[in-house]
Amino acid sequence: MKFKNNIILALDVQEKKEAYSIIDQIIDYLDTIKIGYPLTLAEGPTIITDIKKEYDVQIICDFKVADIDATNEKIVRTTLNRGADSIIVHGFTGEDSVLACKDTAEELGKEIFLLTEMSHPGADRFLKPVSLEIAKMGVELGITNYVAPATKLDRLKKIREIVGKNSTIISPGVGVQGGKAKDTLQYADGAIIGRSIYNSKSPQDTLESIINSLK
Ligand code: BMQ
Repeated sequence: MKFKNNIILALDVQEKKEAYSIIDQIIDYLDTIKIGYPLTLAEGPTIITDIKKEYDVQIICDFKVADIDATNEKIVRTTLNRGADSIIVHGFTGEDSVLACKDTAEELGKEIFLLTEMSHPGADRFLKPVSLEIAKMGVELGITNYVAPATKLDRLKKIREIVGKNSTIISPGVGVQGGKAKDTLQYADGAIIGRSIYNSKSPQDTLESIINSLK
């Protein structure tokens, strides 16, 4: 998966009307939208199908799938059948859980992103000690898409070293959480940006200035 302007919009608004209004303002600049629980739980899972039908975009569903293999399989299948192109899954659950996601996505001709380390400070306690191992497990399992934090560039760099230059990394934490798009894109293929864009007075102007900052 490639991302126009190397930016992915995290669309964590909670109303369809607002979601569409934001997409309308940024659609000339971006081709990939991350939809998570905030919008899906507020509007129902048909929002995934609706956005996919209405706009020419790639949808990454951020459901951070983290269950046993049999349940993961159902979550991934249902999400991808709704129209998502890919789904984010946690890695800490281990090989069987992750493989269930990978196999299901492949069967449907779609993709998973494996979440390694997270961007918020609290992740340092439980996830940081195992996140490089999670990335290594991903490589062993043949996974080529990863999520790693824009707020911890040293960790992002290490994860890039583990997953190799041919893998795709998308990276949240740019903007409100403190990460910078240009720095992040030294190591990542896509910067995930939410609040800085959708809470801005002009999402289009803000996005334009982020894109200009990459030059
Ligand atoms: P924002 O730019 O901080 O508003 O949004 C970041 C987006 O990435 C949100 O949808 C978060 O749920 C998500 N996210 C994150 O911030 N850190 C992570 O480590 C994983 C993640 O998915």
